[in-house]
Amino acid sequence: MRAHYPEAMSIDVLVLNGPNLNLLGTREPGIYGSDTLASIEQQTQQVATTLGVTTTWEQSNHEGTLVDLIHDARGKFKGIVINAGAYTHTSVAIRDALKGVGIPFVEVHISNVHAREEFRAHSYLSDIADAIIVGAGPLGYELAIRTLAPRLVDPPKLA
Ligand code: DHK
Repeated sequence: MRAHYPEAMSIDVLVLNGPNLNLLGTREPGIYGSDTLASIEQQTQQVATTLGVTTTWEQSNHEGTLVDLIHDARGKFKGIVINAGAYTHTSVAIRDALKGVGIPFVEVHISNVHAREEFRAHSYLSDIADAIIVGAGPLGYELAIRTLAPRLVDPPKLA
């Protein structure tokens, strides 16, 4: 059921997941919880549908593949939700790709990166992201869609 936007305004959003997120469900459950990426995708898409958003989920453990997926998003997706995993803290290439395509994006982290090792506090993406959601668990993906959707339909005007 589409509660907010008519069918014709369906918004395509790419949800990009980086290294080790394929291990969700078994990976450090005390930090990342016990939901698998597939179940998070299913739960998120259910809510996205009510907002008139269609999500396409990709996961890669390889930096170059993530860069390629960001490039390929041009002309296909109006927005990106990205959890770049550890590349968040290291990748100028992913930052440059996101800047290069100019697609609005929300940065998501399942865990509260600011309450963990110091190296996780720095992100190469945060200052160019439209929004940042950390520490909300798997719900972060839904919150990212909820944040992006209205902005993609009616982008805020710059002063
Ligand atoms: C996921 C990872 O794989 C880590 O490398 C990040 C992020 C945090 C998360 O919380 O979703 O530091």
